[in-house]
Amino acid sequence: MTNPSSNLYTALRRAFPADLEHTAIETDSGLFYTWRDLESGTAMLANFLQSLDLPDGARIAVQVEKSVEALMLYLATLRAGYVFLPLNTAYQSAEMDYFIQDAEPAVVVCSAANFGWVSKLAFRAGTPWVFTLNDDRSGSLLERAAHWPDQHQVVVRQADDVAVIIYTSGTTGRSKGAMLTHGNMLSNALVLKDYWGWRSAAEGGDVLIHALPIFHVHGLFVAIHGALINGSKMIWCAKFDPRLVLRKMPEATVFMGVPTLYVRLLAEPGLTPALASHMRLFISGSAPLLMDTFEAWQQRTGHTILERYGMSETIMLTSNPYVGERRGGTVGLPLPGVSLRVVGGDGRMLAPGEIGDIQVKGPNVFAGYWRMPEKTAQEFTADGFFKTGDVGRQAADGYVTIVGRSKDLIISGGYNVYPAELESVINDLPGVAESAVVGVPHADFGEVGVAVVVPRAGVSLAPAAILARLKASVANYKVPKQCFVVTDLPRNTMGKVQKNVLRDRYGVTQGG
Ligand code: MLC
Ligand code: AMP
Repeated sequence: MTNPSSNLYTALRRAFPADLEHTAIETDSGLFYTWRDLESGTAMLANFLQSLDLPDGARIAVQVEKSVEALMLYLATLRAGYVFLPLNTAYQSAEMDYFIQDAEPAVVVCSAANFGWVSKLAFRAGTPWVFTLNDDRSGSLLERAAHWPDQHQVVVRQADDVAVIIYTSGTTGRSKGAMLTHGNMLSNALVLKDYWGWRSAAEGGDVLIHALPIFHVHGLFVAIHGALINGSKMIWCAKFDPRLVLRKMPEATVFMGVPTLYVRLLAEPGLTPALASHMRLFISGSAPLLMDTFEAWQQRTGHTILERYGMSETIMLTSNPYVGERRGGTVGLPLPGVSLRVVGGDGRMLAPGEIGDIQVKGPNVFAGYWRMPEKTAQEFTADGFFKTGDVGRQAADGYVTIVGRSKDLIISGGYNVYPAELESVINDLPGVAESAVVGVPHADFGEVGVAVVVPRAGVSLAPAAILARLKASVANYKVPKQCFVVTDLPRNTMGKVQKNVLRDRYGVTQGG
């Protein structure tokens, strides 16, 4: 039997306030969008997308700067029942080429500035439609959508229909597209609405400062779904600017950020308890929040940051409670509906306090990797738990602490950087024999990459030239902040590079 309400957009729309003339989004460039604007703008875009007569399950790949229209395009894709594929604006042509070839999108949307090279990649991969969308409300997408009606019947989608594909890099081989369903996202949004105590309009409502990028889980789902499913207004910052956030705090109640955002806000002398007194909740995630930051925030604002933990494949998994102890250094308790266990190398469930691999199960866990059934099967246990690749422990009272990762991953300013990807680019450079990239502590980004490179015999390599080559081929946040050229890499008796030795050797905390 079909159930029209399983389309995530239907659930979000139901939460819009009765009076659609209220402001839904206020931008930092002084624009005000009402709930009616969201409803009619997404209807026009959805009608336009449907007019293209795309096949069922068509992917709409989007690499554009943050704007309310970009958000509308996401919502319109849901409405029209297609699959949204957000792409980081930092991705360069080799990265984009891979995503477009792998996902085979029916539509690609990019900024006008990138149309030349993006459209070339897209047309070559067989994409029939490429439109532009700029962050100043211009571009061919809006021009075309303007001709379509502002009424639209939401397309029926089932809970297990794919709504979004989010690409995550990997420790080995190719990037994988995690397929998230309408049901994954709705179940998670509803749990978080309750768990974080989002206030109804009758209770005074909530206002979210949205200062994150909208091409990853944190900014796109946790923040946007959170506000929309509560009918709450968003104050929309095109880019994170600590002073702007401080200016907006007296008008807001909720803020979400990766730890770097908190570190940068703490560097502002204007951050005071008085300024933060209107705020109800500060949430942190995507990367470990240092105890120093947690405590400094308490001292400076009187607020205790609520830390939570999630990932692209699962959206949110655990959270410190809204009411109850927010325990610094932990990521809190498994969310309602999420089963979490810590297992040893032999697959045995560990006792409270013991350190092992974190595995999870729940309605929020994704439907698998796009066109990678074998990789998907490898990442699940026989009894259906997803292997997160994070290493941690769970206390007897349920609080989870993440102590490391079994995956070779650097998290820099909330972005994931996979050493294997960079090592393969470096190893392909002329004159390079081998390389290793390791994560070292960084005062601003939490962690950053350092490259250690061994030249071929008789070749002399300049570290700056290696970094410049990387800068030209991968997203800027992936580029190691330092590079060392050495004669050999330390190895264990099995011949494996000892990354812990490199981290100790080159891991003097780097400034921000
Ligand atoms: C920018 N740079 C980074 C970087 N961001 N380097 C390492 N790590 C990063 N995160 C580079 C820039 O390209 C620039 O290099 C130099 O560092 C200084 O840039 P900046 O001006 O200081 O950066 P800025 O534009 O201010 O961006 C910093 C930031 C941004 C922290 C605001 O990185 C950001 O928005 N991070 C949030 C990421 C996020 O949303 N993650 C959620 C993933 S979802 P150069 O060479 O050009 O000068 C997820 C699941 C979950 O993880 O649980 O939520
Ligand atoms: P992504 O694949 O970009 O969604 O990143 C997910 C990864 O971010 C997780 O597997 C964790 O390693 C990490 N992560 C997310 N939230 C936290 C947190 N609060 N503390 C530590 N690591 C986190």
